[in-house]
Amino acid sequence: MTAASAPSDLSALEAELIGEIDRADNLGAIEQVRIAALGKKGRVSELMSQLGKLAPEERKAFGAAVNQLKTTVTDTLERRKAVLENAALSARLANETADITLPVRLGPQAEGRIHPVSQVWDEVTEIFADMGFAVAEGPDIETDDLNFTKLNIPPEHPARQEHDTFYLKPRPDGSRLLLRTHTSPVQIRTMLSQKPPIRIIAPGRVYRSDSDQTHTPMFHQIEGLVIDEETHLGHLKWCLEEFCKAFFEVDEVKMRFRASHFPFTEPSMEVDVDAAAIGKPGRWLEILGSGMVHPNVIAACGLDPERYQGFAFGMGLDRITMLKYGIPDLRDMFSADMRWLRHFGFLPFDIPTLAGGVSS
Ligand code: 2U9
Repeated sequence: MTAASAPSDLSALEAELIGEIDRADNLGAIEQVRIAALGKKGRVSELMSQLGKLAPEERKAFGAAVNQLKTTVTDTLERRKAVLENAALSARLANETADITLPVRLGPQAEGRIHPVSQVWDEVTEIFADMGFAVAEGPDIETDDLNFTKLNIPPEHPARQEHDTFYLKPRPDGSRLLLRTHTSPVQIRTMLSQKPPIRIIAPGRVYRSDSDQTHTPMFHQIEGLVIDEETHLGHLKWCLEEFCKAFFEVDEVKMRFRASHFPFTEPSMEVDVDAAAIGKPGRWLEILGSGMVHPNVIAACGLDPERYQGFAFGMGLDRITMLKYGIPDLRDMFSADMRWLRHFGFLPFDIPTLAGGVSS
């Protein structure tokens, strides 16, 4: 047995290593001690590699002694490491205090803005919901039958040209699907699937192949429909007057009903509001179209027009948004310009309710 490997030397080495472990006062130092003792070229590992040079009768006892040393050093290192890790964590916790009295940092909820059209969509929905209207929805891609024919617009009707329809590729049977030109097919679907009384609004995107200063190929509409047994023009006028007062957040509105013509209503009226509602008296603002549902439309949906009548209305959401919020250019609404949105947009938590006027 060599001098370096005598059992007394092992005890001295153990005492020396344990002393080094005890003196290590941070995790970096403890790692250095570990490498110096147990690493590939560490002092304990070197002893292990000498085993092969010993006589077989010495090897067993010496191997056991070195293993014991290795276990002792490993355990001592682990214990010291745990103590140092705990101390490091306590020090971090003591330094990293959070000041919970600081104001909340601006997050996505405060940074983001609701588009004015979305805001007005919610405002109008809230107003009609308060009058007992349900919200109905339907697909953007429609059939010719639901978008036109059932609305008293047969294939050769001149109104079809006015709608500047986007058609999809013809199907094998020759029929063509289209992008809905108004939300009216939603009301048709409702009349086909539900029994009166019906009281719905249909907000949504509509599409017409038309693009200039005041038209975009996609725009938003809200239409409404009431079908019951004793519905008359008085109901229509009351409903639209209540809507205008709530929407423009005024106690009184002056309204004008002008005779007009739509294939799906008879009589038909366009509705103007005195611009006093937006603080500019003396002008009329055209805000919606309306009328009593044409008996042909009621019959096309399988209902008896002798028994059921109703009224309908439609308005361009983009247009009434511009009027209410003083937005000068329609095309800016679709420009995705963040500066514009920061100026005209609404905070996400400003959800329209009737309690304080729909926009506040
Ligand atoms: C059914 C029956 C009748 C919906 C109506 C209007 C009048 C109207 C325009 C306003 C501005 C469209 O966005 S706009 O260009 N709409 O004037 N819409 S009555 O009449 C219906 C709808 C569905 C079953």
